[in-house]
Amino acid sequence: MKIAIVCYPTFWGSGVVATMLGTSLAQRGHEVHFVTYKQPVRLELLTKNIYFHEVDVEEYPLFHYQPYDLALSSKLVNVVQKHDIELLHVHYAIPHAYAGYMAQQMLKEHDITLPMVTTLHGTDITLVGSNPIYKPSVTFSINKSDVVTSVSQSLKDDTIDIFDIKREIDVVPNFIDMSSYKTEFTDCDRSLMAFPEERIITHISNMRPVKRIMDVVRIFEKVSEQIPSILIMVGDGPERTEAEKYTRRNGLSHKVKWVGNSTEIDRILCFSDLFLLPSEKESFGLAALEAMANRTPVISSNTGGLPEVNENGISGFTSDVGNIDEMAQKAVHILEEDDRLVAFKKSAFAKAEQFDINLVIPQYERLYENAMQKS
Ligand code: GMT
Repeated sequence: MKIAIVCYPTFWGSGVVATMLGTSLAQRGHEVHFVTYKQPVRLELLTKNIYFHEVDVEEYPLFHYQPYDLALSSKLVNVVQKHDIELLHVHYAIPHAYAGYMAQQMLKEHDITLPMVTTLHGTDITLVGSNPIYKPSVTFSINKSDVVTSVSQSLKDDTIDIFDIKREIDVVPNFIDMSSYKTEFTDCDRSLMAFPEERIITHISNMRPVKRIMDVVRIFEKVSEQIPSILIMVGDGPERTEAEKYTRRNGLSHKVKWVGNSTEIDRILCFSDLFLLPSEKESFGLAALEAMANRTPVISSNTGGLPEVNENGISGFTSDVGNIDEMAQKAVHILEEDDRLVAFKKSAFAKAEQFDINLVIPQYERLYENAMQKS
């Protein structure tokens, strides 16, 4: 199949999922064309069957906001015509599903019809899409998609609650290539970060308010009062400054390492003993899954799709949003005894195997085939 994938080229979430999906489809013999404004962070361009088309947006002084959705839909029309694309798969409804629908309509003028699959990732529904400013356009784009998927059952339920949805939503969970994690990393050197007696706790996110970065730091503060430990904070975002200030004021600076955005997530997670994700909202929690694949148990909130990924008492623990005392207590429970930690590491890894890429990609392929038959 010749597939065009539209996504955000980010370090996080939907951009990473779209990149892993495209790469895997290319390995399975499909021709995959990424269409976005920058090369996706994790995309290796020198790969068979992978192509990248950059969407240019011309700066023009008349425009207060540059019309990215117009540029994207025009680019899609060109790419589809030039490369005989058979299917569009857009990740994140805003504005990708909207631009994809417009491209479909323009292509009809040239007697080209092709189906569009829209994957909902979370913030496009729960945080941004539900805002009245965007809601009618998001509802329209979802209803006009030929196939709609969501990354968790919880996100499907939210979408149905929030929008007036007139079509079926298929749940296709996020995934991970477990073959990369079957053997332990040989360069997994924890001495780079911590003393031998210390436990390593990690958090990874884009540090937006929804991630509750202050909860991460406070949970760590409580744990470190009982267990010698350090905290590695990976990522960057608006909440970082306040949290860094808190660690300085409270004598935690030497125990908290801020490493910024990183392309070495697996190298950090492989020596981590615990992952913290106390988010306010999370449709899935891909970072938690990446931690589990690296044999790192997870302490998370029980919001959204997180309980579908982090099984309470098995791969870690889930608590109510904001219950930092309970999260700290559960963290200590996992970390205080070596044998218990090893058991949690094993069961976190076993839980991650349920999301192996080989179980999930065929689900997308089946949906693609059905969509093409119908169109
Ligand atoms: O929240 C993020 O880290 C980024 C965000 C995005 O929109 O890309 O992630 C969303 O999609 C991810 C991939 O499907 C999910 O794992 C995240 O849970 C989801 N974020 C939220 O729902 C807040």
